[in-house]
Amino acid sequence: MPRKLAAGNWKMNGLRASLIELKHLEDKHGDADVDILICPPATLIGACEDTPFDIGGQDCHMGESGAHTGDLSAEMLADAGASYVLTGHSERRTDHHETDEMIAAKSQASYDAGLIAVICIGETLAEREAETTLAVIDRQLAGSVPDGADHENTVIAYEPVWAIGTGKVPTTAQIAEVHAHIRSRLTARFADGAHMRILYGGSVKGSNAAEIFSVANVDGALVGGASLKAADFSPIITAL
Ligand code: G2H
Repeated sequence: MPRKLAAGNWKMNGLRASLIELKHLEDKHGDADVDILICPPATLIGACEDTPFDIGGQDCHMGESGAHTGDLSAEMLADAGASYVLTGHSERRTDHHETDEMIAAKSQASYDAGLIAVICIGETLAEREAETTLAVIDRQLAGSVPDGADHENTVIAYEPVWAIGTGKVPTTAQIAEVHAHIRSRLTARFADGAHMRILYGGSVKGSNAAEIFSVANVDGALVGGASLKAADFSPIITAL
């Protein structure tokens, strides 16, 4: 069984000066017995080479190379020092119109480059209110996760869109229901689905982390706003 994972997604935040936060984090968690992943903006990946933590990209192109101005391949991320990459974050699905098919191709490109893909899924508020959450999860899992996924190359992140950056967090019962559903789908489809890590993401902070981590099938968290400062991320790591 892989170790639990505390993943920080800095999104479009962070300049070189922000890397001092990784030093602060290292002082407290440099030898943590959980995996710690930081996904800074791609401009900072190369500058993270001295950190003991895993480093990830926030997106990659599905192709190996070519005429794609502004895009980065999975191999480029690996070459810069990344070992993980987020695929299918809801902000990419919304802002860049990414489809499940594109996310599967990006995840496959990640595997081909030796990266671990953190494949993000989750329902919108309208989908939850229409009671289609589990159907959305099924569609996204089936469409976004490549057949070659296993517990070593894939992490699933469940992030209800309505909980991202809003301060709204699902109840533990709601998280438990969706995570159990994801687990059942993974074990049905993949030989090692029982060992694939499933993260919860969406307004995780120090004050709610322990309760979220007490839920069955929650193997860690994908944290946005509260990962930017070591003082905010540290209690989440401690709670894991
Ligand atoms: C969800 C999460 C990180 P936040 O996007 O992926 O962000 O913790 O700010 O809700």
